[in-house]
Formats: sequence, C-alpha cells, structure tokens
Amino acid sequence: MVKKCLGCGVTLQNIDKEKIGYVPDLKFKICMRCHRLRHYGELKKELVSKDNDTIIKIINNNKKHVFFLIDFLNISNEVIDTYKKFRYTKTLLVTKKDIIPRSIKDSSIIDYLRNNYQINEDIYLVSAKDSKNKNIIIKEMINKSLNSCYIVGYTNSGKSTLINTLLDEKVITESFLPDTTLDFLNIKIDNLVITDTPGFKYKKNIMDINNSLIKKANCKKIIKPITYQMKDNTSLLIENDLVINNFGGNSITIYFSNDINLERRYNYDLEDFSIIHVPDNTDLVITGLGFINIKKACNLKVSKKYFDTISIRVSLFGGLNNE
Ligand SMILES: Nc1nc2c(ncn2[C@@H]2O[C@H](COP(=O)(O)OP(=O)(O)OP(=O)(O)O)[C@@H](O)[C@H]2O)c(=O)[nH]1
Ligand SMILES: [Mg+2]
Repeated sequence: MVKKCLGCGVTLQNIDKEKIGYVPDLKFKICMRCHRLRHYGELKKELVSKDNDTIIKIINNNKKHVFFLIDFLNISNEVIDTYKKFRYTKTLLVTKKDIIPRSIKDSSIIDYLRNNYQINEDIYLVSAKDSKNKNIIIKEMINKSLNSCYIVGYTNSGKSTLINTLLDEKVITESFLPDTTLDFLNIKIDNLVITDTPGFKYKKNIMDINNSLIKKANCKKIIKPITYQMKDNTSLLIENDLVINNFGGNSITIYFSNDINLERRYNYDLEDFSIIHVPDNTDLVITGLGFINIKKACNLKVSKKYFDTISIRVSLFGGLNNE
C-alpha cells in the first residue's frame, strides 16, 4: 500500500536516501525532508511533481468547493487569472491579515478585488495568528453544507498554516521555503475532509533569483510602509541587488517585510536593465516580495535579471494615500 508523508503529501519510500519521500522505515509518518525542515530548519528545495494546470484540472474534475488563498503582499494579475480558472464554487481568502497596516480597512481590499478583478464570490480576510477568523473555513463549510473542500493558492500563501490552526497543532509541515507541500493531503476534522494542495508556482518568483530573500521576504510583523520622496536621478536599491531607477520627482510607498534592506543612491549607473512604463498611481508588484505604490507616471529602469518578477496593477489604495 502506498503511504504518504503526513507533512507534505509525498509518497514515502525507504529505498533511496537521495530521492524525495525517503524514510529509514516505512513506519515513520513524515519524510526526512519534513523532519529536517521542522527540527533543524534545513531548507531543501524539491520540485512539486504536478504543474499548475494539472492541479487545476484535477480539482475542477472533482467538483468540490475551493478556498483560494491569496497572500496580501502578492495580489497580481497572474494570481487572479489562476483564481478565475476554478470553475466550481469558490471563496477567496486574503491571508496574513495580521501584517496589513491598520490604516487599511478590510472593506477597501475587498472592494478593490471586486471592482478591479470582477470577483463576485465571497471574499474574507484571514490570519492564522488570529483565533477570531481562523475558523472561517469551518463556518463556511457548515453554512454551505459542504463535507469536503480544497485549500488552494500560490506557494507560501499560508494554506498549510491555516489548516494547522484548525487542528490546533502543526500536523502539516509549514515553512517560508517555497514548495513546502508537495502533493495533495487529506485532513479530517470531525466529519469534514479538508484537502491541502501543493502551491501553484509563480512564473518567476524573486526567491528563485535571490536565495537570501527566502527567509527575509517572509513577513512576521505588521508592515510599516516606507514612503520616499524620490528626486530626479535617485535609484532604489533592494537588498543591494535589485535596482529601480528613473522615478523622476515622485512619491513612492513600499510595502515589504520590514527585514528587507532598502537604500537610495544618487546617480547610480545601472547597466543591464529593462524598461517598464508605469501609469499614474500604480502598484509595482514584485512577485514573492511585495509591492511599491508609485504616484506619478514614469518609465522605470529595473535590473534586467529581476524583470520577469515585476508586474503592474492599478493601485490597491486608489485615492487612499492622497487623503
Ligand atoms: N504573518 C503571517 N504569516 C503567515 C500566516 N500564514 C502563514 N504564514 C507564514 O507564511 C509562510 C508560508 O506558510 P505555509 O502555510 O507553509 O504556506 P503554503 O501556502 O502551505 O505554501 P506551499 O506549501 O509552499 O504551497 C510560513 O512562514 C508561515 O509562517 C499568517 O496568517 N500571518
Ligand atoms: Mg503548504
């Protein structure tokens, strides 16, 4: 009989130490990778065997309600396009509510998602750290008379952590390492079955380019937005590697984990760059990291190797920042 790791869903095997799913004895409940990740913080990247389209297809074929998790820092067209591919009933959960600056009301985020992305389904904000809203999934399942559902979303959106809070213990492996959950994982809570799923892969995640960001980009505390008045010829350096310049005279506000190193430099000579046109009051979303609100239209030069991690969207805060 095939046994699955209770931490990440991978099939367990006791034959090859170098391959995923290895356990010295098949009596073990979690694989060595989960064991090392949980007890020694050892980060070992593994590939999810199913690509985004395969995961979506399996779930659509099974016709079960979907809770789609979207991390507050990573709201982008790419993520919403994936949300729209789910054809059966669904609920959108914006996760990590605890890191959202208090000045931003839940209702403005919900209205933004409804108006800009034409989302008509229920939308809630949740935090795995707040006992008041962690039970939204169970309440919704009872209200909608569901006995099973899928929890889906891009990697690191907080799927496994949220399910663990429902269990009141860390049954599933959770971590800031991308691709922690490797396969479907059924969890029983009373008579309900909640299925955790491997995270969708971003087209380009900043963590694939810069390993040092894997830990730092994970936001544990409430975000303190940083506003800079950028003068002409001033560049923004993120972690001393991603350079953005040509803001012109502009006001920008940065929403990243507060651990991220930011610096401004005058007359920085950026050689290898790509250009992005930014309209008035736009957010520049950096996949896996967060976003920067830019007040005035400009043509930005960005370090070429990071170009594919960057996209733009209509500002999340609309006129809010102008008040
Ligand atoms: N601040 C905050 N961090 C959270 C919350 N939920 C999850 N995290 C953190 O986000 C990171 C990713 O959490 P996971 O639960 O492993 O994410 P996942 O969606 O299961 O990721 P994959 O298995 O890779 O698809 C971890 O470092 C969690 O501690 C939350 O509500 N608030
Ligand atoms: Mg997971």
